[in-house]
Amino acid sequence: MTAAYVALGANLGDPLATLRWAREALARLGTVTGVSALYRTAPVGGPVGQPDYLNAVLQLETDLRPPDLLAGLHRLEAEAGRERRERWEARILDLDLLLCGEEVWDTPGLTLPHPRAWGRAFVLAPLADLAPELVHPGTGERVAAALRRVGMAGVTRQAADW
Ligand code: A4P
Ligand code: MG
Repeated sequence: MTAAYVALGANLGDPLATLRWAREALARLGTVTGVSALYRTAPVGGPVGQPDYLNAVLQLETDLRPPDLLAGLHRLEAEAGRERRERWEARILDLDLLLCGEEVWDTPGLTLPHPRAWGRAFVLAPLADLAPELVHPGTGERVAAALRRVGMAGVTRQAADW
């Protein structure tokens, strides 16, 4: 079994309902062993004028290999009604694989750790709720240290239970 960390993001439709649905549906891919607080976050990148996001991170114990886990996440995104058009556009549901144990992948369809995770407060703040001492397998930087470096601008803790 590997501890995987999955980032959840939504800023279209009913984001809270979608994230609650995703939290339940992720149990199809493993055992959910940790749920972060819920954060309201200002959009980073993408078209101007998109709504704020809700973001959270889940810890999942799973036997699935990383490509199969990512395929499972893509199936859940599709089930939630996501359509892919423009990169970083507003979306009903985004499920990103942040880490899978200490696995390092660099293939066209899968990069692990997620290449932008350690630079983004909307990922690091919820990840720090679950695993502040977790170390980036490439750089050795801990999650808590990365969050101090990046800062919390644009990120508000909205609810511990959701
Ligand atoms: N891919 C490769 N590695 C991974 C991985 N570890 N996890 C590939 C997930 N996907 C991975 O993703 C694009 C491609 O990345 C996929 O084909 C997948 O195989 P996508 O989900 O189709 O598109 P995207 O999410 O628009 O692009 P990307 O690059 O994943 O964007 P990011 O970096 O996830 O950023 N602002 C706030 N406040 N909150 C957010 O949640 N999210 C984004 C998306 C931008 N701004 C945001 C937020
Ligand atoms: Mg994505």
